[in-house]
Amino acid sequence: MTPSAAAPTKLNKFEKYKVEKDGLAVKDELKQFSELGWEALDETDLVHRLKWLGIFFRPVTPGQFMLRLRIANGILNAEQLRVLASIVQRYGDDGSADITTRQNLQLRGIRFEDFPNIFEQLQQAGLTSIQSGMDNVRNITGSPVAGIDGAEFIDTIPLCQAIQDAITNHGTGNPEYTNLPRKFNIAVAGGPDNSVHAEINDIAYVPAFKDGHFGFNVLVGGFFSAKRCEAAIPLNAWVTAHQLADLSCAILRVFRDHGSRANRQKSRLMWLIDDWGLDQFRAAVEAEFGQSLPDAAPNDEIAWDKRDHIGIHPQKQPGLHYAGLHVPVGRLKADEMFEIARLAQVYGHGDIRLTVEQNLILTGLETAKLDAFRQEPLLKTFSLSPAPLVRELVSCTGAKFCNFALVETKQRALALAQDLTEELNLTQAVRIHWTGCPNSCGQPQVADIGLMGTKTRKDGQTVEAVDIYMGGKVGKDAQLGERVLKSIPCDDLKPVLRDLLLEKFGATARA
Ligand code: SRM
Ligand code: SF4
Repeated sequence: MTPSAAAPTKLNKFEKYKVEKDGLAVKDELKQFSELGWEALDETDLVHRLKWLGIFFRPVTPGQFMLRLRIANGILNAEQLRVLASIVQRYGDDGSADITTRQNLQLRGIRFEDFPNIFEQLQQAGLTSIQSGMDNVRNITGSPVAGIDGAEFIDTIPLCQAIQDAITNHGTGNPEYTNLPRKFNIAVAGGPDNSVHAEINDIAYVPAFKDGHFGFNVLVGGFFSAKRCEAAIPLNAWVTAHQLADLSCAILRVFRDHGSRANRQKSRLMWLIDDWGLDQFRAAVEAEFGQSLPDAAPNDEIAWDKRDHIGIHPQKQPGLHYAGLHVPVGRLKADEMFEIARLAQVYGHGDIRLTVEQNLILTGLETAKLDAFRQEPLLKTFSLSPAPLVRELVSCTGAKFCNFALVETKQRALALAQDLTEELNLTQAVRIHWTGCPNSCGQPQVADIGLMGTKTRKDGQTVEAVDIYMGGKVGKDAQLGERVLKSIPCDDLKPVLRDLLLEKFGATARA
């Protein structure tokens, strides 16, 4: 069945404009668009369809666009990072890059007329931003220490790449999968620590042995939205590694052809599973996959708490190490990106890995070079041993660039964590996640303490505030946190967080 054969009874407004013109069509129009200038564009092209190319018009900073890449498994090489650094460098103080909660990069400050040239550079560097926004599959996440982790069962890099290549036709754009009813997330876990947050993806593959053979159990339907958040549920299916791309595509076709296109708030995959029941959904996936799926293995291999990869750790290759650098709230400037690329080549194998905690990892560091590496000035900014309250800090974009935001996030998150670090002793890291609105891009539901932006009234005025979530558990037996406090004005937040840290996380007040 083709996307247009989905035959919904009633189309929401986003579906109507997709019928008028497919999102991917703007790929061939970009050069002409850039000559016309963004002010002359049809509004739907500007605000929505350009997202099929990863180009995001930012109403908060009109004229300064954001480019969302897609970096399968979050791995890139030093040369690629230099290309990206040189792009944001053009825009001076307006230019920067953010590591995202999907192990990806977003570049900021870009002038619209530069996109054709930027896309040529990306292509030459083997990078792509295709299908990274709107009703497409987002960045495919995998283990950030794939191929170098002594505890892993499988290297997830080729698996994530194969899924990305199938969905995007090797980064050139694939009309088969660009008209989904909604966004879609896929993750592949390769080790025992669930470093991808499998449970919050529409499809997650988790390592599992069946009858002595290695493969993956399949989870489906995990998602966060303003209206509803669900952890993924078992499909009761087991697949081998070489089947992941084909099964992902089969599930996508079922979603494409049968997912609801009427109410956009009820369009994510879980709503279809609810509607049909798991058995009917599973049968439809098998029919599309072209073969029956074996039942899931009785147990998966997720047995550890989640690691954060910060600091220096041995690789499975004798004599080599990886270094996890903490990037405060994921934001990078051009000169820092150039410097990271240099460090990756001088000390390591030249790879840079990104993590869903918005940090980065350099690989292949020889023992003899570690002392010199530790003296590098950049490590004062991107620490190997950050304080417990900043170590696990995650924050979505927030009000500085995102028009959905109800609060400023990144700067506030960092300032509060630093203030509280001065006031409290902590012996354990606390995972604090900020998200600027109920869309939950900053994943507050997986945090020890999650902070979700809202507005409230204080002294007769509307002020920025947060709802507080607690109880998110990651790694083995992952579970989503729940809202425990509502509408705390941001100005009153510090003492509330301080009390939580003292009462629940073993903090003690500094003398
Ligand atoms: Fe998100 C929309 C940023 C991860 C749920 N998200 C947006 C937009 C595109 C809204 C907009 O047009 O301004 C934000 C762009 C702001 C900007 O300028 O950066 C945005 N989302 C982000 C990022 C950059 C947050 C970050 O700082 O890391 C993450 C980019 C990931 C990537 O590389 O592709 C990001 N977003 C997530 C996640 C987390 C995840 O995937 O693990 C979620 C929750 C998980 C999920 O989707 O199930 C998430 N974003 C949303 C939603 C709610 C989806 C829904 O079904 O309702 C929206 C709104 C929408 O799609 O209508 C949204
Ligand atoms: Fe924007 Fe809300 Fe997502 Fe934060 S959570 S990036 S404020 S849409």
